[in-house]
Amino acid sequence: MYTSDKDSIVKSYESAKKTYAAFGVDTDAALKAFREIPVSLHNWQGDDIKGFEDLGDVQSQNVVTGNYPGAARNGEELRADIEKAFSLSPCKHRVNLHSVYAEPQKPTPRNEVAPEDFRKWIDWAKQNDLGLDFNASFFAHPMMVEGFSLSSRRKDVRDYWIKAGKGAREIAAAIGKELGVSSWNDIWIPDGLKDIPANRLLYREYLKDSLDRIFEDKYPHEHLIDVMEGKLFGIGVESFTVGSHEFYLAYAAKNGVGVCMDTGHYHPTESVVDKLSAASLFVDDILLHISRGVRWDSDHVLIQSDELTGLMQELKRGNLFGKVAIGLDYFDATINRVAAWVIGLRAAGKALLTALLEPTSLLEKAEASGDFTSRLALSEEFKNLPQSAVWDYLCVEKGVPVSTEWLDEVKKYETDVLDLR
Ligand code: RNT
Ligand code: ZN
Repeated sequence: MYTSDKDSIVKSYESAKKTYAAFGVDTDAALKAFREIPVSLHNWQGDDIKGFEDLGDVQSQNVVTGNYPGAARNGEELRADIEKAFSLSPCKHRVNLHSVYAEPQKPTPRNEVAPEDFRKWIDWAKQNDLGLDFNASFFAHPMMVEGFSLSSRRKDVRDYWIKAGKGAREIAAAIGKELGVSSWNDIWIPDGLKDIPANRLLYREYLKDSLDRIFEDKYPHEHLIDVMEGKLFGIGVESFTVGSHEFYLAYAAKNGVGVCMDTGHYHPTESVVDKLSAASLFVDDILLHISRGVRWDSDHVLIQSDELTGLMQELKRGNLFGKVAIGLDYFDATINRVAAWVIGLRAAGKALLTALLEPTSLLEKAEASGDFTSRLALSEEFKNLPQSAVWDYLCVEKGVPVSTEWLDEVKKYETDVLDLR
């Protein structure tokens, strides 16, 4: 198996640095920027979004397939698995949590969990210098009546979930305050109908009213950033999704809230790459859920692709870092779950670094002068600049595996830890 040779990596980096300098790119500056841009890892890949509640057999509105052994069964295991994944990625990390991962002293209803029920996550985040993001889990619960939450026809159902939504914001704000870095709280609900509704407007009015109540409580932006995640359709709700993109974008622009764009949530010929510049002119906070849909919102593990690179380039070209936060969202239970995290983190990291190294000003210059031939020709050549030499150097500097050695470590972790579960 491959093992990296530090000296040759440093030499290759020095040579890559010269190549990039010839195109006007400062590789050291790109590396510095990389180290400061966080990627938020979704904790739910570690246990197939099961969480720690004991609700018996409830239907989930998230479709996770596979039964690879070794899923985390509690907070200790999940945190250990995430630490393992982080040790194999050179990114700056945050962690994205769901309310089903509360660890209360005694069993507590989903909509009554409080900041202290996340004490172990918060202390762990502090020790590991991680920011934390949050979500109320509007799924897999007896109060999801016929798959509806905030837009249910039943007032008691809406009230139950409004309380969960308010609680999640309180938790996220407390986390952001304690960690000293804002926590992004995302609202995604699966509410919708399999067949053609008789009254679309009614559900959307209910959702609007529920959101109005959830957002009544005010928190400082340096503690809490609110976003809402729309979706085109889901399995079982093919005809109608209450929380559509238009709904949330309009709500966001009017009420000063942010949106979350999940790359799996649009029609397959649409791309989030093109949506960021549009939305960012009217919405201050945008969270990305980077996912890989295969034919539908299948949440496959993130891999390197034109779409992923395009997303990161869009952030760089528009200088959208800070306004647009990077988060991952996928789940695959057919492969080693820690490996799934590492594959996605490294793919995101490589795409981010490639974007930061892009000689953007040359492309922009060609475009501004109407020389579209050069714009296309240059962008093709730039795909083959020595970004992997910079990546290798970054990994050496961060003390994480440069290449396939990371897989050996995951295999060892599987034998030593996961297989014993
Ligand atoms: C579902 C949304 C949502 C979830 C998580 C678990 O389609 O993408 O973000 O994946 O909340
Ligand atoms: Zn998502």
